[in-house]
Amino acid sequence: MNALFPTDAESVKLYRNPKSGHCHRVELMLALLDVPYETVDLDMANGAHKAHDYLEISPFGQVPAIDDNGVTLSDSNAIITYLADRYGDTADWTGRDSIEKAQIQRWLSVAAGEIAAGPCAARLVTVFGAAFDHDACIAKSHALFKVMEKHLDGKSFLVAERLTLADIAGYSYIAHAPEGGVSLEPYTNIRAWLGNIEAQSRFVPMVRSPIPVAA
Ligand SMILES: N[C@@H](CCC(=O)N[C@@H](CS)C(=O)NCC(=O)O)C(=O)O
Repeated sequence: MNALFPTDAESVKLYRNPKSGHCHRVELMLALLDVPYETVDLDMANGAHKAHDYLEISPFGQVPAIDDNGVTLSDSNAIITYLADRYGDTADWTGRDSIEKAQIQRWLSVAAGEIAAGPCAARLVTVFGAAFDHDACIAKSHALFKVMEKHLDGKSFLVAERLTLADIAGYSYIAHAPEGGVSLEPYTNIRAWLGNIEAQSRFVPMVRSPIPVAA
């Protein structure tokens, strides 16, 4: 157990949908930091994420959210930033100098921007039936992956020679991109990077969904 986690505290509650990459991002962070947690799966099909009590924790009615012994937070990138600072070596995760901090922040923006609009949205179509333009989501994914493939050339991780929040924010939707009909086959460096994250001793996977036949 994480040495900074109070021995008399309750485990962190993670409100989630088990098939959500945003939620997996938070679960991965909790696991890597060895913070005791329990998952609370919301019945989103029946609107549990829009219930009055839940909106107090997550005003946009979205998963993930956490309750850490009375500290409630929503938004995956906000939560992993909190967890890194509260239970980790903050500078290792969020940047040891001005340049690293900026580079990590940039990848958090990519996670909320290009990753959400690309591999995340493509998977929303195939796994959840979202009415998005699937071809456009696939095209955005490949545009992103071309940039990442070049960026990762000769690198083990996105920003430093160690895991940072940049890698945590990027991992889940990229690892599961094939479920959205986006093949990772052409991207050797991206696949090696995913493997480096999966090799971490406390890594936890996200549940797999079927890969569409044409992917
Ligand atoms: N910015 C949020 C986005 C989270 C998000 O999009 N969650 C989706 C599930 S993956 C959700 O709860 N959708 C339900 C809704 O928006 O009503 C984060 O990073 O946590």
